[in-house]
Amino acid sequence: STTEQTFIAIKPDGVQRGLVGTVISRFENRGFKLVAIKLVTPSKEHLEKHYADLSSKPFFPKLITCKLTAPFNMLSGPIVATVWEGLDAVKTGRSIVGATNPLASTPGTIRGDYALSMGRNVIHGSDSVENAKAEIENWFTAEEIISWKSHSEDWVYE
Ligand code: YYY
Ligand code: MG
Repeated sequence: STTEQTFIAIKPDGVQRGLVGTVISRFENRGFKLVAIKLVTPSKEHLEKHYADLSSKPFFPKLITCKLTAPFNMLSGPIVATVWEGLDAVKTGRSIVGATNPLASTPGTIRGDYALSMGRNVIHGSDSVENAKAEIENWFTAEEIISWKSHSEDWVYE
C-alpha cells in the first residue's frame, strides 16, 4: 500500500563520507515521503536490539560489540535514522539499498554505487514489513513519525 513504511539508516561510514544527502535524495527522487528523521548515536544495547536476529553470527562482534576492537562499526559515530513511506516501501527500499555485499550490489543501487566492503556498506534498510515495524518502533517514538500530505502525491501515484 502507499502508506507502507520502512526504516532506512545511514550508517556511520555513510555519514562520515558525506552521503547523507545522496541517500535522502535517492529516496525522495523515487517518490517516497520522508516521515521521520534524526541524527543519533545509539547505545550498544540499542544496536543489539536492532540487530537481535544476527546476534549468533560470526560477524556480530565486528558489527557492534566493541568500538575499540572494531573501530569502524555501528557504534563508531552518528547514524542518520529515517522512515520513508510509500508504495511497497520495504521491498522497493531494499532494491534502492542493494545487496548486502557491495561487490554483488548492482550499479544504480546505493551500495552498488558507493560501497566496496560488507562492513562499510553505507546504509541499512528493513528486510520485511514486520521487521520494519519493529525497527521503526525501536528508533522512533510515535510522536516523531510525522503524518503529512505531499503535494507530489497525485503526480507520483496513478
Ligand atoms: O540487511 P543487510 O544490511 O543487507 O544485511 P544483514 O544480513 O542484515 O547484515 C547486517 C549487516 O551486518 C550488513 O549490512 C553488514 C554486516 N555484515 C557483515 O559485516 N558481514 C557479513 N558476512 C554479513 C553482514
Ligand atoms: Mg538486515
